[in-house]
Amino acid sequence: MANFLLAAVLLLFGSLTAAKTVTYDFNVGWVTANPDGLAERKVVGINGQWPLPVIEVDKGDRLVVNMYNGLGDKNASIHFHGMYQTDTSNMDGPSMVTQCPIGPGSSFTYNFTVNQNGTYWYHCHTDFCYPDGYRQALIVHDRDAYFNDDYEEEFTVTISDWYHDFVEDIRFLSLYNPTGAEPVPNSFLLNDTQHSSLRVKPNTTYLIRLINIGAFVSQFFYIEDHTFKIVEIDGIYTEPTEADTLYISVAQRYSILLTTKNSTDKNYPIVTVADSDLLDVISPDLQLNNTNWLEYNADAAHAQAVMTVDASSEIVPFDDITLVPHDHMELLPEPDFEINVTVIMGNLRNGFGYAFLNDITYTAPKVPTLYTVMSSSGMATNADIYGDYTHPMVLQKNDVVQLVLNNADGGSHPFHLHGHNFQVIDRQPPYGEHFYDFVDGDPVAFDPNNHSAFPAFPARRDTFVLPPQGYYVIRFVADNPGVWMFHCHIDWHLAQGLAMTLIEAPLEIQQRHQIPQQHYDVCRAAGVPFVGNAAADTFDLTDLSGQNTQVAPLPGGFTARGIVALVFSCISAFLGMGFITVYGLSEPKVSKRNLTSSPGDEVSSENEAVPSASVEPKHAAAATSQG
Ligand SMILES: *[C@@H]1O[C@H](CO)[C@@H](O)[C@H](O)[C@H]1NC(C)=O
Ligand SMILES: *[C@@H]1O[C@H](CO)[C@@H](O)[C@H](O)[C@H]1NC(C)=O
Ligand SMILES: *[C@@H]1O[C@H](CO)[C@@H](O)[C@H](O)[C@H]1NC(C)=O
Ligand SMILES: *[C@@H]1O[C@H](CO)[C@@H](O)[C@H](O)[C@H]1NC(C)=O
Ligand SMILES: *[C@@H]1O[C@H](CO)[C@@H](O)[C@H](O)[C@H]1NC(C)=O
Ligand SMILES: *[C@@H]1O[C@H](CO)[C@@H](O)[C@H](O)[C@H]1NC(C)=O
Ligand SMILES: *[C@@H]1O[C@H](CO)[C@@H](O)[C@H](O)[C@H]1NC(C)=O
Ligand SMILES: *[C@@H]1O[C@H](CO)[C@@H](O)[C@H](O)[C@H]1NC(C)=O
Ligand SMILES: *[C@@H]1O[C@H](CO)[C@@H](O)[C@H](O)[C@H]1NC(C)=O
Ligand SMILES: [Cu+2]
Repeated sequence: MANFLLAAVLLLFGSLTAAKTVTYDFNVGWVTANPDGLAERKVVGINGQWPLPVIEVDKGDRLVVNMYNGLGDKNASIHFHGMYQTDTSNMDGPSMVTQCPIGPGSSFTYNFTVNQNGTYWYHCHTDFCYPDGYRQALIVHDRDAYFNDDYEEEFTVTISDWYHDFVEDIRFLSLYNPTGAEPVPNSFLLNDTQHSSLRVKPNTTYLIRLINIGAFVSQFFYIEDHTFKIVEIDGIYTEPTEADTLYISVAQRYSILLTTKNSTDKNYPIVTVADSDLLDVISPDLQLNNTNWLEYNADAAHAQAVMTVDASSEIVPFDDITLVPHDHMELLPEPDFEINVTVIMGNLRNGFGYAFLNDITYTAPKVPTLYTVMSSSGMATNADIYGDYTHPMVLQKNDVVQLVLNNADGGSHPFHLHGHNFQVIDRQPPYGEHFYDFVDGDPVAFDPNNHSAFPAFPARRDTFVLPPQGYYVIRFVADNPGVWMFHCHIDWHLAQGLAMTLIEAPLEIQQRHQIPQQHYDVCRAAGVPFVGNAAADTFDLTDLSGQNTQVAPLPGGFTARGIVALVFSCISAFLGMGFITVYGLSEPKVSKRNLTSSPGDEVSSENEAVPSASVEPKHAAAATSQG
């Protein structure tokens, strides 16, 4: 039990619909853990424990999480991923969007009602903090789920990538990494461990809730010689749909019904395979595919999975865009408001690799955006006051919003929308023979006059994968006043600025939100202003001088290639000839990244891909630093 306290107060005894308050006290502090058996490290624990407690509530409950930041040296917060936070946008968690960072020694109470069902998770949403272990499942039980009579027991299974270093010690946004190559994880976990056995009984149906709580890498999932039925994605019940292999990006969830076999003579590998297309370098000792077991018989053999394909790209998973929501919600009508943005990776003048939506790399404002809403009266509908680099969009209540997300990058990006689920109405390319095998052509943008027919009952979820060089189109109704981020859930890309801010019905936010005094106390303690526009100007809200800005573009004529060469010569000057030798000898790797120059006019039109060798300095540097 430790100090962990779960107080459940039944307000109405005996009633099936009794909503109760579920309270968790989270004393957040460092503990040590070694989940892959390869390296003991400090991780973010709660009440002295890691893995962290799974939050469990019933539909309709009020959830209260009293968080104390006992980390000593790190800011923190909690985002309850997938929670709509109706009228409680201030409980959503992302620092500088809906709250201030909770500094060491500060407390913050999250308090909201959960009027939704299914499989969710919670994670830290301040700087880099969740890959250090601050993430876990959040389950909303639903007495009325249509499949409740179809299973006997349930399991929650998380999967994730795992790093041995502290995220802030990994030099990512730096001159040493001009291409923005994502740090490659050291291992992959299932339920925060490896080689585990899930004990099952024969001839029994289980509900298995799968959640990728990782920071970066999508994983394929299958169980040898078993099929299952998908019944939920990201909190949305689907028509029961037979599948045998899933592709689960970070932040995505699936619930599946699995019926076990009648005989107990064998155990079956539960196989997870990391999507190696996402990884720039794969060291020989990185175990991409991992075996855990569906254990029918503890005394029988626990054999390693036998791979039937050579590479993860040959695995063909179930295509989630084809799933039909159980409620058969129809395609939303033509949009009242359109957002059209393109993902671009590029460099700015400091030589670092950034990520852009059109020409903006998200840069946090001086005042959390929600607090700008709360302190700007009638001016709140003017997008300008939220600053140029938060990429703000002001949405009108109940507008049908269509968001077109094009990808000029050669990597895939699982984008997540806070405060909503959305209909996925188009996505290109389709899943092919080779999964997302689309890297050789030019990027293809959505063409409103030439697209595939939109589904009658589109799949809905809160995190959907944008394929390399393709696009996706989503729709949702702006019926949830609040400030909501739309961002890539790869934590490295979020740090590179792959995010924008939706300010939904701001005047209603002002009417309906009550922000507890404690939230402003947290700001005071962290030294963060909480009134005024994005520049913390309370006098003239349209005056953004002094706002936080993104780094200036590369000088005219400079290409990504140029900055890479410049950086490379700096690094070589710094590290000397030994480094050159390592670099010179390293095998050139053809980068999948179609790294464009930085966006904006000042940049040369020479949008050539970075030469293959240019991705190497970081890897060579990593190799030398690891001895
Ligand atoms: C916490 O956030 C505040 C405000 O952004 C910042 O000044 C401070 O340095 C941060 N503290 C730590 C330990 O990162
Ligand atoms: C949570 O919010 C409700 C509604 O505003 C309030 O009645 C209750 O006192 C709050 N609980 C805590 C622990 O802050
Ligand atoms: C939750 O599930 C119930 C059925 O069990 C359904 O009526 C309701 O619409 C669901 N809520 C949401 C927000 O999806
Ligand atoms: C996975 O881990 C969580 C948290 O430790 C636990 O509640 C759950 O039962 C585990 N799942 C299985 C299948 O063991
Ligand atoms: C499996 O379970 C069903 C009922 O759940 C039962 O009718 C059937 O006989 C069982 N089969 C075996 C082989 O145990
Ligand atoms: C288990 O046996 C029952 C009959 O007893 C049959 O209907 C069912 O298909 C069998 N299950 C499997 C997974 O073979
Ligand atoms: C499984 O992992 C090994 C070593 O990590 C790798 O050589 C092999 O290609 C992988 N198989 C798949 C299907 O990814
Ligand atoms: C969206 O923006 C892209 C890139 O700027 C452009 O190619 C495309 O035509 C635009 N689409 C629409 C529907 O405006
Ligand atoms: C419409 O799109 C298809 C598929 O991308 C393409 O082959 C075709 O040339 C396009 N037609 C027009 C008229 O642009
Ligand atoms: Cu991304």
